[in-house]
Amino acid sequence: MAPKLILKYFDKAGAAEPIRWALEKGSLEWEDKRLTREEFGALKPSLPNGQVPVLSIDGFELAQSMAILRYVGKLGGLNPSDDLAAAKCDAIMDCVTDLHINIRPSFMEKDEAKKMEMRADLAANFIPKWLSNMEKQLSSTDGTFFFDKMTVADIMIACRLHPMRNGVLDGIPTTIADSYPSLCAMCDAVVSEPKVAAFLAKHAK
Ligand SMILES: N[C@@H](CCC(=O)N[C@@H](CS)C(=O)NCC(=O)O)C(=O)O
Repeated sequence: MAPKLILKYFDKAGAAEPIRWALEKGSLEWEDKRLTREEFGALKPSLPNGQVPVLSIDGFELAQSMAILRYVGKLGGLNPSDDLAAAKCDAIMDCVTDLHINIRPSFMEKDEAKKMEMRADLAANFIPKWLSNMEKQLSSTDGTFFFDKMTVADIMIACRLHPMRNGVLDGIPTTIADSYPSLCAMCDAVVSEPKVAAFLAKHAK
């Protein structure tokens, strides 16, 4: 019997969004539990690391977004089955973590002018290098995706690139990925996949 899955996170994209897309793409039954700050405060002491996202699996609370994404990918058939391809998939996912580590300080910056300086630096340096590395790896594969079909790696990248291309990151030009055609095609393929597209439409704010 399929496990009962409840994903607990805040009512925002953040670390839960690739997991949500993977749950949808994998056609899994799941509950999208979006916590208020008050609900999170009440739950925090009972969480494995006092943080979210957490995936409740038949009552067991699995923490750490990457572990959750890999687990959900496995349930939904979104992880490569070959060991080497799975390792390559992990490497791509770690690249997305690197992107997040580099962008995160600008999210935390309260001083608007300083934040825009950080974003300008990211747009001129780290992000183009990152995009170029991703494009190089993606365009060496046979099709749109990093592997022979959509995996959690594609989902994770699209989940970060799509908002960037739609102006969610102030100070990062929406055209920043335009000169990376394979990457843009992959991102478009993920967000237009019917189940992902339906989820995005439902949660468009
Ligand atoms: N390494 C963890 C990080 C989790 C994390 O930083 N969660 C944040 C939200 S994105 C959180 O729960 N913050 C509230 C808190 O720490 O009290 C993961 O990838 O799941």
